[in-house]
Amino acid sequence: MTHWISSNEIRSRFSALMSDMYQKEVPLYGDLIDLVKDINQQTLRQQPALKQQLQQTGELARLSQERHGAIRLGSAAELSNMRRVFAVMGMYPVGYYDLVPSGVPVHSTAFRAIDSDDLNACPFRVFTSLLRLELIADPALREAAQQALSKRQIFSDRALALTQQFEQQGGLNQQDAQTFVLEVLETFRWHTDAPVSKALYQDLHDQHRLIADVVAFKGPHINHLTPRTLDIDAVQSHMIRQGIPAKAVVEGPPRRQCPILLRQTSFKALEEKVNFNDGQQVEQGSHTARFGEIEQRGIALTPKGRALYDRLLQQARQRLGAAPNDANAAQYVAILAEEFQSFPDSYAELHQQQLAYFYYFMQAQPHADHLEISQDTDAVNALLNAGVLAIEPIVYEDFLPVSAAGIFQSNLGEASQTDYASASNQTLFEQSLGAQVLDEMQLYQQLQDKSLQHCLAQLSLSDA
Ligand code: OOG
Ligand code: NI
Repeated sequence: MTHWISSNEIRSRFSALMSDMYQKEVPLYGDLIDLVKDINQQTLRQQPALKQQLQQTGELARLSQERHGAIRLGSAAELSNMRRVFAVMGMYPVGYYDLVPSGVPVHSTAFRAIDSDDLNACPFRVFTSLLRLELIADPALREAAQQALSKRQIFSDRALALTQQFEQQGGLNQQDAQTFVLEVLETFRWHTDAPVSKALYQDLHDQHRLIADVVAFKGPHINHLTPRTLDIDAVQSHMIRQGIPAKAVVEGPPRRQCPILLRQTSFKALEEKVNFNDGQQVEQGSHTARFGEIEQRGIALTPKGRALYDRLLQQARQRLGAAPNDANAAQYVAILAEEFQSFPDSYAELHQQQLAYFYYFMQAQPHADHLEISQDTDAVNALLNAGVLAIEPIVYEDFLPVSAAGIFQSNLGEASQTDYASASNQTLFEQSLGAQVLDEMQLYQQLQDKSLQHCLAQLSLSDA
């Protein structure tokens, strides 16, 4: 019988290869990994409770290999093939992010594993954006962009053939899996040669640097790879001391006792040499798109918690009266901290007010005594209060649209913010993708429910 390599194994191999490749392409990324590793070790030494929490949820072991990447695609065909390729690695599209309201002409999803065991085996995720060419105002330029995109094939024939083989037979053997990861890696590689004229690149660039970044190149080069830190402020201040040009403002919620969602900061983009070659003449130039980023992840919020987050963030930005930037950074941090004072900052309160998602665990003594064993909120709270059950935060595995727009803008230049008159279009995105995106809230709810059911079943057994 043929032995299939698990999707977790294929994803792990691919994630490791990608990290090796990006370290060679962007040496700053290697420095970042070392720094993040040091700070993580230090944080775990200083915060034994955090270490215990991460051990309990299974995140501790995955931390050193945890990273996300980002790519930008040019057409529906590219996006739907990308979905098929990621499925081989056990990565599925979760969430819809519309960046158009923030002035970036893309909409996006994140490909990632879904079950907690799979996430803990390898949490590699890729923020994947689709360029909305229909938003290019100039019809001639739009046509030229479409033509350039229609000529490119971002996957090798072998990568597509192996993807189809996986779909038909339900797996890949050892040798095919190895060929697959190496072939797919090529899609994400940086190419110094761009198959368009320098003039077309410049025209696209003048419309929006992002459009040039997608349309003028052979494929969707990975534009950053982001390690996960346990203390983003510590990493940020180290980087600034080392002279690395960090973005002034950490995106997302402020620093808290109980981290929520996602905090991110990025480092200015790299200028890289490019040979423009449209088949007629070769011209030298340069392009800046690739950058460094770090992230700190906190607890996933329920729809109620998320609504509160969105409201407080919006209030902070309104009070600032401008987009956060280098000049108003200190003021923004102060306002943000003030606004978020109304966001409860203990796990007990977050749980009690149903603002966040939690895993339930059995405490050492599985005796419910005279307590009711039921998933009813009051019953569960009584079991928690009696120390029969315990909770641990479910980590947020996804992204944030306002933060993502801030990350895009910091490496595309602030000037690249445009007002597009266009509605959010999840249906259009899903048509391009060839599938529906999964609802991240439902996934967290399922993880929470499953852990509670598991505890209640054990309690019923020991009670009987
Ligand atoms: C993606 C930016 C979004 C994040 O971490 O929010 C992102 C891009 O620049 O292509 O990676
Ligand atoms: Ni990112």
